[in-house]
Amino acid sequence: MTTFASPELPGIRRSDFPPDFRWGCSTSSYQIEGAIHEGGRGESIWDRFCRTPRHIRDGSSGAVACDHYHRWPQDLDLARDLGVNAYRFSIAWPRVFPQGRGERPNEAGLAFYDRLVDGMLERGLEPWATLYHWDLPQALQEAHGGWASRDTVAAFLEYTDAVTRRLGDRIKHWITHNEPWCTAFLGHHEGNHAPGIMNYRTALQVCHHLLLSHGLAVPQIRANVAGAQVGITLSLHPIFPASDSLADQAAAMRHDGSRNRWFLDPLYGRHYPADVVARLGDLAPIVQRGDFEAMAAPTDFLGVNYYFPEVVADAPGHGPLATQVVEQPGVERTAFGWPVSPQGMVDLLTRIQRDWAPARVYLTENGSTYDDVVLPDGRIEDTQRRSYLERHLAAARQARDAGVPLEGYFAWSLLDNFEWAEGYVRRFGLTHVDYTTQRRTLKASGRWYAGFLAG
Ligand code: IFM
Repeated sequence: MTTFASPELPGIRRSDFPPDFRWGCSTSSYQIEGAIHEGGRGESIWDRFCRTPRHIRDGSSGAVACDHYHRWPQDLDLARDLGVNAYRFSIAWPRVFPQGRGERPNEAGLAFYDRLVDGMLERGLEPWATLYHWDLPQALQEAHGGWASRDTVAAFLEYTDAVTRRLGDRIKHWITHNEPWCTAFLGHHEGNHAPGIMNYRTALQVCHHLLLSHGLAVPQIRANVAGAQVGITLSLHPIFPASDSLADQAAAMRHDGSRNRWFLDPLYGRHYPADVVARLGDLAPIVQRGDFEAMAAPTDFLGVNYYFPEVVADAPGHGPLATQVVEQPGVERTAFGWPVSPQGMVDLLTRIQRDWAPARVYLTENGSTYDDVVLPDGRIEDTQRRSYLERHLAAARQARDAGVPLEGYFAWSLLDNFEWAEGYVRRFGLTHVDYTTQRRTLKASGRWYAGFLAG
């Protein structure tokens, strides 16, 4: 059982971290770019998913989003003015290969990212590019079932090759995938993310192809990019049993197996966890000879997206793993209902270090959604997000003090944006976006982060 107690570390300062620590903010293509029909961009699975009634809570889509495709200079100015030294963004595969693959990449799509990356460098922002943040070309979904097929692994490598050849002279930090758990399980088991499939076996096979494509892309990126730093970003959670009972403890172990170990074990050379494989029986993915060796390609860093811990109970009959995440009463939560636990971040990072020992760790996302208050003078008060940020930075320092090689923190997100199935209802930004006027207003949390970074 856990109380989710927070570390008591008031007065966190930038100088508590080393001078070369990466301070950043994160975004992703489909969530901010809009302009889905411009520059020769093809359709993505999210364009299609959003068109189905009831898939998105407010009936919206990323068709316009933050109109970042046109307003990127202003957005990069915002990042620069925050005082961050790194900017994490993702590249939209359908802008580069509108049909998923092809003889030649789409010049207009690559030219957009040329301008964007040059804009970052001009502003002193180190570009951190994610190759896949969920916007698969719809054509690949239709041709052979998207990530459920090994053909998509081959297509991903062609896409990676084209992008890294073009941008690798300026981008040195490459993240292959963002949160493969979400792509696999939200998209192919729960069905509440694109492409909206509900099949556990498919989700596991998708997951296998994602990890395989990551491993095969690592040497390819290194071959194309002098001085490349390559990693993957996982959404990871500290997991606690709902009670001291042996059944709940075993359930927490199984849940940890599917949420955390299923990814970290093969990435760090240990194959899939045997206890979960045994439990899955014939649901387990088809693995070909050489796949595990490829998946374990050595990386330069692990990207961790940390949002919340999970408390798990034994739940016979509840899915193949017979586990259920249970709500703990009285726990502080964001507007999404996610528990707030800076201590969970310390627990998670120290556990990752103990069990897998990545060379370097970057928190590539951490953030919160609250119902922000717009004051009559237009200022945005978001006291809770500011407190969340401050306490998680304190937790980051505590993890470093405990020996975790944590070398960067990227706040999610620079801008309010399209929050997937939640549409525009949930706001995670340090900057408020008025979706009617596209006006950007730095929130109190953003002003606090800027002050913190200014030292
Ligand atoms: O908005 C998402 C992001 O795309 C991936 N990580 C979690 C964020 C908040 O839900």
